[in-house]
Amino acid sequence: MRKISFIILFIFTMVFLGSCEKEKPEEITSKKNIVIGYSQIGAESSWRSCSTKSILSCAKDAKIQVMFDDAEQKQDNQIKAIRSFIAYQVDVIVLSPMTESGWENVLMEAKVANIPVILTDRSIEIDDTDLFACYIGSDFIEEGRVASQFLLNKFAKEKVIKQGAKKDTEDINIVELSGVENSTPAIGRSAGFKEGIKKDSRFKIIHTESGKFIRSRGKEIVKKLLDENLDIDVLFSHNDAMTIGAVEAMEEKGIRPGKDIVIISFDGEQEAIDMLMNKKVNCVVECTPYLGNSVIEAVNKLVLKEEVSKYIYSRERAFNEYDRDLKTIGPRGY
Ligand code: GYE
Repeated sequence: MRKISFIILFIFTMVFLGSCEKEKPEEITSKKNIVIGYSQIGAESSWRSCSTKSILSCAKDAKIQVMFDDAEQKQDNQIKAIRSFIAYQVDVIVLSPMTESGWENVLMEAKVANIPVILTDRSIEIDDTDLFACYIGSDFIEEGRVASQFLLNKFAKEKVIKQGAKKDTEDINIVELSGVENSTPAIGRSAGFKEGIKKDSRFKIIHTESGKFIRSRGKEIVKKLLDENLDIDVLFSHNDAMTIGAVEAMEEKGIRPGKDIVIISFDGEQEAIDMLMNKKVNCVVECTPYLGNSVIEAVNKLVLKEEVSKYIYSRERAFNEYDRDLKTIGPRGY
């Protein structure tokens, strides 16, 4: 059935409804009718649904046709989709890779067919970086560093002494709720965060578990840990969807999220920003899903055989409980 839907989902992008786009439509830089193949991971979070919309709506604005495939969280499906795009001889392949490894063969096939591949949102680990034209997305290591800075500040010794909740020598127990194993955001957020918290020996990651970026998994894991009476000071959650699940689990246990347990999250979904304003979450590091404009710009350049930068990183912010202007954050659209 999935294969059939893949063919049916040959979206001449007109079909696509609505837009979460805040970007200006891209100008069409090519006279040729461009067709792209877009392999998306799935729809596990509002973030991802918005990223899909962003690319489809920008393609539509640029009158670019899209063959779209939703891989339902399976790398095998992504590989099959890419092979179909190659068979169809699309102009450019846009790939959001589920995990970092296992792409050599299929990308070599794209290269042989002379079809450039844009990686977007997540990246890959590969020896021959000529197998992809560019990466467009976030700098996840930097996101992790930003999260660690918040924590270093939040638990600065002066503050800990003042609050009297802990001794300034006591360990600060962190639970890491991680995303999909071997995916760029999970690897990068974790690495940047760990690098940052090294500056203070009180920080201890006492448990790491993958909730695969899924809300219900986040809830289940945190519920289980609370049932085991694990002493958690900080929840370091790799995305908002899992955070929202975790907050539910805490509240069901009578634990005050944001107070009894400090919570750090990533993405910047509306629901997480609302929780930050309601003091249930302490820090949200933005990760923008609005990648459509940059992707379509790169598509046009590649079709025209113009040069594109190899790594195009999004500009992002972070929001935390100390910000005075949280009320001025505009609607997120995801
Ligand atoms: O943080 C998460 C999503 O790859 C950056 O995947 C993306 C992550 C995002 O499901 O919510």
